[in-house]
Amino acid sequence: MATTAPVTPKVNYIGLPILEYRGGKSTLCAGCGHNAISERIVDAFYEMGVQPERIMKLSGIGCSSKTPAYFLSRSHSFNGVHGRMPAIATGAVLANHTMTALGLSGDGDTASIGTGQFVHLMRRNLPMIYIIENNGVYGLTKGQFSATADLGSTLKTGVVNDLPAIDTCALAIQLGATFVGRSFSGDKKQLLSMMKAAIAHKGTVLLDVISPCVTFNDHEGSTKSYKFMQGNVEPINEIGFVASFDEIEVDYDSGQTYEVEMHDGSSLRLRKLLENYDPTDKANAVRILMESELKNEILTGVFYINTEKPTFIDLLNLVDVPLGTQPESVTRPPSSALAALMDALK
Ligand SMILES: Cc1ncc(C[n+]2csc(CCOP(=O)(O)OP(=O)(O)O)c2C)c(N)n1
Ligand code: SF4
Ligand SMILES: [Mg+2]
Repeated sequence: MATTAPVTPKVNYIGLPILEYRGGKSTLCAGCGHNAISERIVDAFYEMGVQPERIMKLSGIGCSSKTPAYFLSRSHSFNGVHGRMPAIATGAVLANHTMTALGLSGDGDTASIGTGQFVHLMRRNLPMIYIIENNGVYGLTKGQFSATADLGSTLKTGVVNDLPAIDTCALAIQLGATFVGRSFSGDKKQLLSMMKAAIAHKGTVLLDVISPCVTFNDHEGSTKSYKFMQGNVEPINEIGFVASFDEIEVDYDSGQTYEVEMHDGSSLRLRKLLENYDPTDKANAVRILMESELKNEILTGVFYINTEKPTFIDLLNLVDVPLGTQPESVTRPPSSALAALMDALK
């Protein structure tokens, strides 16, 4: 009888098969955009060869915030309270800034209940990746409008949204985030390249990913539906990413391409689709987003990148050895230290 040779699974740069980056089976609705984003997260961390135990997943509440259960099951995870993921992430990153922090949030979690936390996170440039799975509704609580729903869009019931949307990308750029982009859950190639570049960036990454809610917001009249996204998206750049460990010579026309060297030696190549677009020009990035709103266009791509700005860790001048791994004898001064301090204040 013929025997078949055992199949050796393909492994990544650190010798792990993709299986080691997966998570539990999704309980979200079939076709939910959030599931596609989870798949890209698995692909990006696998392709970048990040040790899963060196990743922390942080989230709030919502269908989007449930997704960390569906990827990276070998990583650390903290599912927090609605809208409070930024505070949890700040504490966790300050305790151990040598890990990669990945925050998952929804448009409700971020732009409604969590707005206060979100804006302060963006202005600190805390090194983390913050993904908003943006469907324009509160999916988990059955589809009410969120603050990212576009003016004039409708619910299935016909109710019209008469409030303007918050553009989380424009807000994040203005506040101080250092890598800001928008993508669509259905655009595998763009989203994967953007996520890989996000992993290489040192600072706050804000990725707003339009992610249709097939159950409550995929009808005619919704600007977050698959149909609307297929007809109204304008990419501003074509994203190419070359990881530091697979540097290969690529021929490209430098006049047409903006190249950014990332902190880990990788390179991000943004082929300009919008004439002369410079992703390091902060004011211009906000301007094109405001103009696109007036034209009812959804721009995607990397809008803004700044690899020079100090992170929150730099600003606080934290010691290199993570605080969370230091013994109590170092992190907890003795009572005599408190007494001396009090004496000094007399
Ligand atoms: C303090 C608090 N207020 C309200 C809720 C109810 N609630 C749960 S999820 C949610 C909205 C989730 O929307 P979003 O963040 O957009 O996630 P999605 O489900 O759309 O992915 C709300 C209002 C809650 N869980 N906690
Ligand atoms: S209700 Fe909407 S957001 Fe929630 S899992 Fe279903 S499709 Fe996704
Ligand atoms: Mg939502």
